[in-house]
Amino acid sequence: MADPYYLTTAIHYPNGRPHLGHAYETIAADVMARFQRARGRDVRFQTGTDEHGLKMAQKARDLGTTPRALADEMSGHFRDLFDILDISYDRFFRTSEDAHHRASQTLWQAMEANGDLYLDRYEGWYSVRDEAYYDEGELIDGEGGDKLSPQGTPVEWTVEESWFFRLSRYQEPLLALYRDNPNWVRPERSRNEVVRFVEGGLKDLSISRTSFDWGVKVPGADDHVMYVWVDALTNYLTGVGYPDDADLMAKFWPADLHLIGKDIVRFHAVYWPAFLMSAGLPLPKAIFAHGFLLNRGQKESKSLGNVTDPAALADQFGVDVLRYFLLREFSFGQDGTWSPEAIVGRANAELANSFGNLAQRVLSFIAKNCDGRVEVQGDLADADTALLAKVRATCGTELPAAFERLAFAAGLEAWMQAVFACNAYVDEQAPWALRKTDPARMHTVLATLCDCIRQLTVAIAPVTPTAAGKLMDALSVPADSRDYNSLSHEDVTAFIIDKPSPVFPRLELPA
Ligand code: ME8
Repeated sequence: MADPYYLTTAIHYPNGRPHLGHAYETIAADVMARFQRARGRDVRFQTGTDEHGLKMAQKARDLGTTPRALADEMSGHFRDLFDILDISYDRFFRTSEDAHHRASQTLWQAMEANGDLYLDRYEGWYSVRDEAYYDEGELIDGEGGDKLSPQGTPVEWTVEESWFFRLSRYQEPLLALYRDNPNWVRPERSRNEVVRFVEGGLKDLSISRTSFDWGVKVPGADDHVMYVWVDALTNYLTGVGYPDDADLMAKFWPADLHLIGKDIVRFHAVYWPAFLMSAGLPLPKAIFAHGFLLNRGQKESKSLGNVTDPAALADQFGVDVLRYFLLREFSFGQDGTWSPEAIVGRANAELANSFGNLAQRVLSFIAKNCDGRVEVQGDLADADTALLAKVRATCGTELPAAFERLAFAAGLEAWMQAVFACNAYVDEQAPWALRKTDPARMHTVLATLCDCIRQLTVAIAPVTPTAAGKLMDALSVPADSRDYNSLSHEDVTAFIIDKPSPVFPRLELPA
């Protein structure tokens, strides 16, 4: 039986259309999901929309619609975008589903049964944009003298009756969790942030609201809805059958990875494990917080007029190119700044001129001059075995090890070095010249190159699935030999080339 692997993205607020940050996170998760599938894991990949809370309720009111209608419309845009971006999720989750309400209430009751909930009055600061409570000491002064959250969003003074969760009880267990599992929250920056926050002392957390009703009802207290983060985090459990489907839960919980952005680490690495400990449930195995994308160095915002529609970018440059660029250009975990020039530059230098050109030169030559068939003839020369060893080490060891650590850019850098080595080999061996002088050697050189291209294609397939699929078709690689297990097929010594066509055309910058 394949080893299960459960991975999630954050669920996105459908209070507007998806932006490039949403696309970035979901593409990275999709690459991880495809990579783990290709490694033979039984993957469950969940993404979706986070539909409750004051932010949604206020946005709907501003637009003169209902939160449900807003959620239905915007959630559809997220789903459409993920289809365009080739996101291979197994479950698109919506928190407004009935089963999710029941699951959130079950989790609530488990925390209550553990003596962790009590009714009191909340008086303090709240940011609707972040859907977060803040202490006075965390606030910063805005330009107009207003107080702002540490994320720079407006805060409002809130007073209402509220249920509280005894978060203060979990300070020591949480610190022990971080201490005993140094890689539980990554990268280091996020881990440090969380440890500092918990060491600073934990106050009990307000976990219900009474001033609006768009949310999950608190069991036994119908005038309260749950604080949106309580039900939002529960999506990770509902999606694998909590509380009814014990088999699915047993298979996929605890999750292997929650992939999130750096702004929501506190919710995932402090509140979430505390809720789970309270409810007696196992904790997710790892949390990774990626950085933020900046448009030419600036945060995208409607007022600056620089909001990018990811579907338009995919349309302009190609889905595979966009996916490759986002993972190759930025060190995952760090912030990154992008521009159309950077996408075109990266795509042309690496995908079109290096890898695409290598594949197209070799495959079209074989199609035209060798009746579409090459095979190793005679012994391999040292140059052949050296190249095969390098490509195998890259595709079979270096890139997978980097992807396992979510170091996508490092994995792709290694892959690019292997592509360069193949291009240098083509120049040195000059197979075109061997056609007249030594056809047997020409066959061996071309078959060696085909095997290298095959392996490079298997390795890049999670990132550029469409182009990889076309290349494997052109190389006549059987459908069941396109995963990491087939990388080391020692017996691939002959290739049949079927209608190769360029998979990475050169891009032009739009005028
Ligand atoms: O936070 N660059 O939803 P969300 C990179 N519903 N990532 C970005 C980004 C940017 N410019 N802007 C946002 C929420 N993100 C909650 C999550 S999970 C139980 C609930 C990331 O729509 C952000 O960090 O505001 C988050 O991981 C995801 O997009 C959804 O953000």
